[in-house]
Amino acid sequence: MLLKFSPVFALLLTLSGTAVAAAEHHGTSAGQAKLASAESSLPLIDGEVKKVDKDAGKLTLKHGPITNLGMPAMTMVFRVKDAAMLEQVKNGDKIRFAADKVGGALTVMHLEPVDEAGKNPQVK
Ligand SMILES: [Cu+2]
Repeated sequence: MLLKFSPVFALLLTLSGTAVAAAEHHGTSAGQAKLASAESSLPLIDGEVKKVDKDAGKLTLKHGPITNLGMPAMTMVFRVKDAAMLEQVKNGDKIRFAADKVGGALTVMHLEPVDEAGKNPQVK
């Protein structure tokens, strides 16, 4: 009985083991691809709002080093991905943002305020 069953059992074990490994591998690479393509994978940069130009859809920011663009700290003008972002900030606001090159223009892809207590984990 046992002898008759073992080859089948062994085969089942092998098959299920392979299936599990394949599923895990697939899940991992799919997750990484998603992360890599999502804008949330861009590093968050510390910035301070210097000027909000709603007419031009531009934002002047004093920013820290932008590692994904190889840019040192400076004050410069950015475009914004969504004009609604300009409604979220005013001069002097401390923010965290993600920037990327879109059609050759440096663009703020993501923006979030930093409270006065300095809850920004990148600041400490
Ligand atoms: Cu810059």
